[in-house]
Formats: sequence, C-alpha cells, structure tokens
Amino acid sequence: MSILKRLGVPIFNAERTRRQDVEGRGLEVAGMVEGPCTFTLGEVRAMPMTVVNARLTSVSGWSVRADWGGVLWTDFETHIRPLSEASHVTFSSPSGYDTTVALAELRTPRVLLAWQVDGEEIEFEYGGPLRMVIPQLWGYKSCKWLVRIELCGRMRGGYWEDRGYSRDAFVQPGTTRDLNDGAKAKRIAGGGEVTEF
Ligand SMILES: Nc1nc2c(c(=O)[nH]1)N[C@H]1C(S)=C(S)[C@@H](COP(=O)(O)O)O[C@H]1N2
Ligand SMILES: [Mo]
Repeated sequence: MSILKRLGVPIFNAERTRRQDVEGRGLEVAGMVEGPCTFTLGEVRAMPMTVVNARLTSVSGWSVRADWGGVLWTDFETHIRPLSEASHVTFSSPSGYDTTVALAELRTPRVLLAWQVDGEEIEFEYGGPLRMVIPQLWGYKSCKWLVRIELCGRMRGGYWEDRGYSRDAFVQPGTTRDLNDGAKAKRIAGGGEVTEF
C-alpha cells in the first residue's frame, strides 16, 4: 500500500477514468515537437529515474509530502525536442481532464512524470501508471492518468481553470492541512513550492 493510501490522501477524480481507458495507451506526444510520437510506458520507465521529495498541495486545503519517483521533465524533454515556438504544454487524461502549464515552469528542476511514490507503484486511484508532479503549482496542475502531452504556443483553460481556478496556479499563502502530521493546519508562505515543512 502506498504512503498516499496509508495517510488517507483524498482521491480527486473530477472525471471518470477506468483502468481499461489507460491500459496500453502509453504516452502520446503531439503538437509543436519535431517528431510527434507515442511512448510505451516501458519506454518512459526506461528513461533515467529521479526521486524528488516534494509536497503536493491542493487548493482545497490539504497537502502531502512524499518521495516521488519518475523521470524529470528536463530529462523527458530531451526525448521529444519541442519546436522553438512551443511555450506551453497541455496534459490530458483519457476522460476529459486537462490542464496547461508554461514550459518555463516545467523546466524547473523538481518537476517530474511520476510512477512511484516512496518506492512503490503509484496506485491507479492516485493517478498511476503515470502522473505529473509539479510541486510549485496547485495540485490540479499535476495531471493523473497522463496519456497525452501536447505542446502549444499559448496558455489555455483546463478542467479546473474553466471552473474558476487560476491558470498560473502558483501555490498562494494561506493554510494547508499537513496530512503527514495528522492533518494539522499549518501556515504556508506561498509563492510556489511549500518548503517550510
Ligand atoms: N486526471 C486528473 N488529474 C488530477 C485530478 C483529477 O480530478 N483528474 N485532480 C487534481 C487535483 S485537484 C489534485 S489536488 C491532485 C490530487 O491528487 P490525488 O487524487 O492523487 O490526491 O490531482 C490532480 N490531478
Ligand atoms: Mo486539488
């Protein structure tokens, strides 16, 4: 059982994704790249793996710190060769969830495409077999059940962005319930990744 399940991390599932929607899909890379292609999951997992200890922070008031294992965006990018006019990336699940992030944000050193958490497979309900982890942005940017990446030239709306949440999604100052510490309410400074606890 993963640390996420043990800590009772809420399962956010705006759309209805079933295992069979994800199985065998691999990861499609489309849009402004030199050669659009589809990687199998095996090919993604053969890329150099890095573990990032980071807190995933939901705009809805909880957060969890864990060791996320996967391929750094910056390593992944060497396999896809974006065109120079690409400035943003849209991440999608198979069932209508999508969110867009600026390439400049993805090129920061702690962003990854993850398949492990604390050394275990990320369970399906937590976005396995492949999800994003973008520590400095609200959790809704960390797309679960990632099956498609599209490079594009502008910021776009997305599932939560079209329902009123910000498109930049920088973690803002406020309080968060720390699920690693009994869901205690703690102050966060905001302005990006929570590093104070
Ligand atoms: N495909 C998809 N990805 C998603 C979501 C979702 O509903 N569908 N919820 C987002 C939100 S709001 C948060 S806070 C995190 C929560 O991750 P968890 O469900 O693993 O706790 O996933 C994000 N990624
Ligand atoms: Mo969230």
